[in-house]
Amino acid sequence: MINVIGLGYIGLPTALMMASHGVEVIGTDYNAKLVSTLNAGKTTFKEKGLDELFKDALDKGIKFTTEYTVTDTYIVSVPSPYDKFSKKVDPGYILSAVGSILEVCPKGATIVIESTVSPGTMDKHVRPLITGKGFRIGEDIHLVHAPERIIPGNMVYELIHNNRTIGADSREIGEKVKEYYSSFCQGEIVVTDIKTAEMTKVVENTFRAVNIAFANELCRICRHDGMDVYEIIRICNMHPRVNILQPGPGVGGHCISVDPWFLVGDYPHLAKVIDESMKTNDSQPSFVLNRIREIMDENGITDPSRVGLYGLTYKENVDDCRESPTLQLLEAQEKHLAEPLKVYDPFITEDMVRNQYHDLDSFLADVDLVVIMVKHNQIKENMDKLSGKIVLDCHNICSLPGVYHL
Ligand code: SAJ
Repeated sequence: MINVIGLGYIGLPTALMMASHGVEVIGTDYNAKLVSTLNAGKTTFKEKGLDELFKDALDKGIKFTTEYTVTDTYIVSVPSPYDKFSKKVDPGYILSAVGSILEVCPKGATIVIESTVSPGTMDKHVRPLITGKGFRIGEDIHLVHAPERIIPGNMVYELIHNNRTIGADSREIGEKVKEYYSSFCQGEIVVTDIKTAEMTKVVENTFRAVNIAFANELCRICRHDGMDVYEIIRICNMHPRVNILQPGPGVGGHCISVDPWFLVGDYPHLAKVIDESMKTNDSQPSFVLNRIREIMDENGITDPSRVGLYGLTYKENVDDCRESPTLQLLEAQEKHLAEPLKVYDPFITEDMVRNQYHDLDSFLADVDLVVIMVKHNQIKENMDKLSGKIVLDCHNICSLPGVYHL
């Protein structure tokens, strides 16, 4: 039986997937409200295919509780934020979960950490916690790092089809944990050591962050000198060895905007490109704000409340707002004490920010300049509603005449 600790964006789908493939699973979360929502038969966030998976897992007997269970295998999937000052990973939630496991687990139990951590976190933080409580690693407790790779918006498909990495101290334990993941994962599962597994996960997200920063920097160069960045990227990508990503209004989510900082925090004198890339991505919402000001001036708009931001989530077709470029932009704008911009997102039904709308038509009726911050399918399917508006399209999805770009 597996006890999955942390039933958030990664822990919940992982627990459900294992349960629906015949593994006995108990899901644990310290948030009693979340556990009671799940026990009432409701999922806690929207994701393609999640409701069906949830139903199947319930039918196969998955249970949810706030308690830690006595069992031989634990999967820890709790947040691993970064410390805003040192940029280093904050392992607090992981350590607290491991501490609670140690209070109930039998001798010989395996603790699998799925949460993303910087290389060496297990050595620096997790191992000392375990040995400090008198357990011998490799005998009383086996430690494994099995980072996830699934992308919000396509989690269920990617859980099944992506390759995975498992880092363990011994081949035998790595293979044992691999068997659990093989219950549902059709991709290749590589077994390696723990520090390599830690590093690969951070490097994967850093690769993407640096490449997005490159696209954002090209966008600024092209804006400065009147070139069309989209046409340039399109042509460059016809080269067989060039594959440039797309500029956007910034980088959000809890992975790509966070994990690369771990390397900057741990290797400040070495991680130069990464540091600059993260600064570029982080300043992209302010770049959008400047574009908004330019376009307001050009069109004689003096009242900021006639400007509307379409999209609050960190990317398209998800309901996750963590570190979202729109929230970053609003925060930057508030520093200038201007009247807040209007905001609408079809995925956010509760009030989150000031001047938020819950209906596309009334939002559009109250603004002159619409900024497409997120390319949700909804706006792609309703482009005609933008005709007659001034539009700043941060994703190059709108073909109406006169549209502004970043
Ligand atoms: N973005 C751009 N331009 C692009 C692509 C993305 O500006 O060309 C922006 C998005 O709008 C968004 C942010 O970057 O704000 C991140 O979105 P994403 O879709 O690239 O990635 P995430 O954060 O949703 O998920 C990533 C994935 N990692 C990689 O692709 C290397 C996923 O596989 C990981 O599992 C996840 O991080 C994680 O949990 O670490």
